[in-house]
Amino acid sequence: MLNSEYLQRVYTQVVTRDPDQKEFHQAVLEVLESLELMLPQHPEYEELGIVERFVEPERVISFRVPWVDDQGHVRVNRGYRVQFNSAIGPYKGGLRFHPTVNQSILKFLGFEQILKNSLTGLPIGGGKGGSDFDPKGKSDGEVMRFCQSFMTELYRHIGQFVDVPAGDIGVGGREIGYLFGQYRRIRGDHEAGVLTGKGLSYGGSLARTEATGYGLCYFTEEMLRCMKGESFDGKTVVISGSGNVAIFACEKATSLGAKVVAMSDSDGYIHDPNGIRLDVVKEIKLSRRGRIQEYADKVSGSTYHENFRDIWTIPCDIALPCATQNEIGADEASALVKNGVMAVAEGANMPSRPEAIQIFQDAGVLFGPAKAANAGGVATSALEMCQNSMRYSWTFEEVDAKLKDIMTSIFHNSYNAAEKYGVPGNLVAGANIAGFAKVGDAMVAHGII
Ligand code: NDP
Ligand code: 2IT
Repeated sequence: MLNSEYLQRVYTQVVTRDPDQKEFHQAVLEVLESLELMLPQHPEYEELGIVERFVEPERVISFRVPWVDDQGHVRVNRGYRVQFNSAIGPYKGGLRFHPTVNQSILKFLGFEQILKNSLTGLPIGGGKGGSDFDPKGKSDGEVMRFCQSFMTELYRHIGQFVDVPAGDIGVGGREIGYLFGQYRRIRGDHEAGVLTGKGLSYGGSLARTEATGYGLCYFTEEMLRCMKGESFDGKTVVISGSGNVAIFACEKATSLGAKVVAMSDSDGYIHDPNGIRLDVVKEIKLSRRGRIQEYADKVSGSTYHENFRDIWTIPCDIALPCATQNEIGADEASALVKNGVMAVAEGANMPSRPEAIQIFQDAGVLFGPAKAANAGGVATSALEMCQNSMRYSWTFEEVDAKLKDIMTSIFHNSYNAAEKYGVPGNLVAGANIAGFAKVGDAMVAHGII
């Protein structure tokens, strides 16, 4: 229950309009709880209906995606693009291909993306899209035909100044390549800035592949330094997932002196007390799209366990959830706290349920929320757009240095906002407030649209 009658009314309407969209309700409620702290200083939010406009996507597009599998059978998936908020820049956000994709998930992701993108300090609005297509077990040809069909509908809704998709779960370099190829073919021009996460040969940015995981570690390092006088050096780390974000979080945490002892996929997790051999994980996951279980067969001293959620029972100093939403509930959070976790920073979007966040905060565990901690991916996407506009490429070191600066600023902006609004150390509230301030201002400036 929110204390503000205005915000409670907005929340009730969100739930009443779409009663089944549980993930979206969860994301909205957390943000409204933070905005409550800002309302006394911002009467215009209620006067101008800013918050009720903010929780309603500008546009939700849903479309049919027919394609033909390798056996010659016709398959039909559903594609979406949620164009949530363009007050501070073109819609920007990834595409997720996963069988669980539905409007609730894409609306929560698009909603989070608005604030995340604002926190980067770069001029990008919020959006998200995807499909219930499952790339797992599909041939390259099937993935290509699916991507071509998906883009044949999506192309009319996107553009470098309109909406700029990128990757997310199930969408990496291969898929972006096929999507870009089809866009270029339909449009008949080479509009590099229409997608990010592109290959280096056709307009991609150095360090975009690494950016979310590296950025997560830069954020976490700064949080540890400022709030506890600590660092990654010598710490034991558990990372869930073994995809793009998890792999490069593991790489950076290790280079900062930590020992990563566990990673997972949706089947189970591996525990390697000697420290994860990332070359082995990359070979399994990036080169062959294999299963994490194979790691235990290749590296002696490591073990494989079913049920990926049990990864949080492994004792660690720092936990980096990098798989998917709601992977940490009350039980997992309690297990982490009992084992003495010092910091949790979210690489995935909304991996911690609200009750888990409460448990961390009550126990004094440092908590870096997703929209701040994982913003390095989209920030580097915006740097990719910038390079595309300039028709120029920065070196890896140049992009990486900008990424580090951005993550450090995001930490401090969130930290300072929490202090300013009377909840020192609460980076959940701080990130929501710091992210919203700019979007709210722009919405006020643009009038009732
Ligand atoms: P990938 O597809 O590269 O990897 C996803 C990983 O998470 C895989 O190990 C996958 O296991 C696991 N996973 C996915 N869904 C589930 C599920 N329902 N239950 C258990 N495990 C699951 O995706 P990314 O690494 O790109 O994305 C991971 C998270 O990070 C997502 O929450 C995404 O939204 C977020 N994120 C991504 C950014 C990016 O730039 N890519 C930027 C910011 C956030 P399996 O292979 O078995 O499916
Ligand atoms: O959740 C995210 O921030 C992403 N999947 C990255 C989006 C992007 O546009 O780079």
